[in-house]
Amino acid sequence: MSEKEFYIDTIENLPALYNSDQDMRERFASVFMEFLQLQHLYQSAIEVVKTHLSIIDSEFSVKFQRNPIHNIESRLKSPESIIGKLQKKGLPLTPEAAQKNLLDMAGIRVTCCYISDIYQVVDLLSRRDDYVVLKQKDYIKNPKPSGYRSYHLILNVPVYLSSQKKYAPVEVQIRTMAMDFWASLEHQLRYKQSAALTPEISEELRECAERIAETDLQMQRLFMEISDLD
Ligand code: 0O2
Repeated sequence: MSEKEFYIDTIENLPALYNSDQDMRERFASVFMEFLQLQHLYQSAIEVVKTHLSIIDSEFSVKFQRNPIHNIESRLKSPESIIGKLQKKGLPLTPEAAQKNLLDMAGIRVTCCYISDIYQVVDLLSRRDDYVVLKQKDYIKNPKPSGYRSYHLILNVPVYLSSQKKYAPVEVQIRTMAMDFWASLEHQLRYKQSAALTPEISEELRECAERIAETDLQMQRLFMEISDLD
């Protein structure tokens, strides 16, 4: 069975296609196949970066008896969310448009202990000669008006498939546990509300972010003082 026949067979029983002709089924199978292959490629790129990060973390553990990385999470953007974003940007709902315009379909979130760890992870990822840095945004030095802090890197990552090497972009968000605490709760609060947050609530959330940033700096200072004593 060819690849194409396999996908036509897979979609055969979809109720939405009961009354469609062979041409329509073939076109649908081809888009379906492209989306599945795209998802596989992006999931593989996530695995490449996660493995690399785990190796860095365990190396630090062996060399310096500490782990700069507290946690690593990842996600592939859901089809609903991809379609929503393409619609919002006025783009065609095709795998090519998604691949070309959405650089955050594959996402990794790294939480670190200290601010200095974030920059160390950024440096290690950006120095790898087989990754291409497509974009970087330092929302720690330049927080967003909401108070959001994090370092964002978009890396084009090579994936070695059975017959070829392909690149896929992966968005890596790197932040401290404290920054992550704020971002997660703020995100929850914002999406709990169907309407936009009032200016008063937004201002209070920004103030919380400032206080958390001060605590992060204090913890960083304490960490450096204690490390100097060793
Ligand atoms: P999700 O579900 O977290 O992925 P673009 O992504 O191209 O539309 P832009 O401006 O290039 O927009 O991206 P930006 O702002 O650099 O990064 C977007 C992501 O950062 C968001 O993804 C959030 O994860 C996070 N983020 C940015 N600003 C805030 C903020 O004020 N609060 C919180 N909690 N998170 C923020 P998505 O796609 O919105 O959602």
